[in-house]
Amino acid sequence: KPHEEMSIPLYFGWFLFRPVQEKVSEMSMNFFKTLTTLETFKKHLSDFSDKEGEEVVLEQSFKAKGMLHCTAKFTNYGKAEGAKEYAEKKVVQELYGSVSDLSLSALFITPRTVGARVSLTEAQLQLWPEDAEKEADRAHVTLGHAEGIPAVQTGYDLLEILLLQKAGQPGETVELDSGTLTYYDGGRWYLALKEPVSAAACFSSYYK
Ligand code: 2AM
Repeated sequence: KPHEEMSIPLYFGWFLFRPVQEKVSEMSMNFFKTLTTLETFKKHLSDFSDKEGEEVVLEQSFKAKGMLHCTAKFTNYGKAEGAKEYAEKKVVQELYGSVSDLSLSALFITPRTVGARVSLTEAQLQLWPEDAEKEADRAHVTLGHAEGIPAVQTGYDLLEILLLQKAGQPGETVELDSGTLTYYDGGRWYLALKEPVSAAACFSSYYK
């Protein structure tokens, strides 16, 4: 039945409301500004450039495309594994169009991606796909990705950082007004926010 196939979107997720998108974009700009003025960041600048002495302008290297959102399930128009089952789930249909607050608990950047970590509530976790249950930690909002890097990399970058933390890697830490910033090898920076940022979002889906 071709019609049913076509009704499955590219992905389901929580879409930040316009004013919140602006607030979060500003947060990411401030994060870039703070980083570039830090001595620790300057020390590890080569992680972000291929050429020695090359100027690194983070806001130019990382561009966010489209609406800021937290992907719940990438369904790829029904081609992704479990897409149809997810789209047909009762909770997905019931909560479609509902509004809730996403809690942004950290900001992170790598030479490939920039993102905000999302700490999902119990209610929001109901919408997290079961096959990826163990990966609820990867919930995030992609704030930007370097040229040639797909957005999906942001979640992998976050998971890698969390694995390093779980393995007890201390990293290099810097105390900022906004929270604790940690540097891990390979140009990975993680800012655990003192005060999580609340971002109002609508659970919906996206078709290109
Ligand atoms: P993101 O959630 O890290 O931003 C369209 O490409 C959206 O779907 C992007 O938001 C992207 O990444 C997400 N996406 C693309 N491929 C994906 C995959 N295989 N698994 C999970 N999310 C994916």
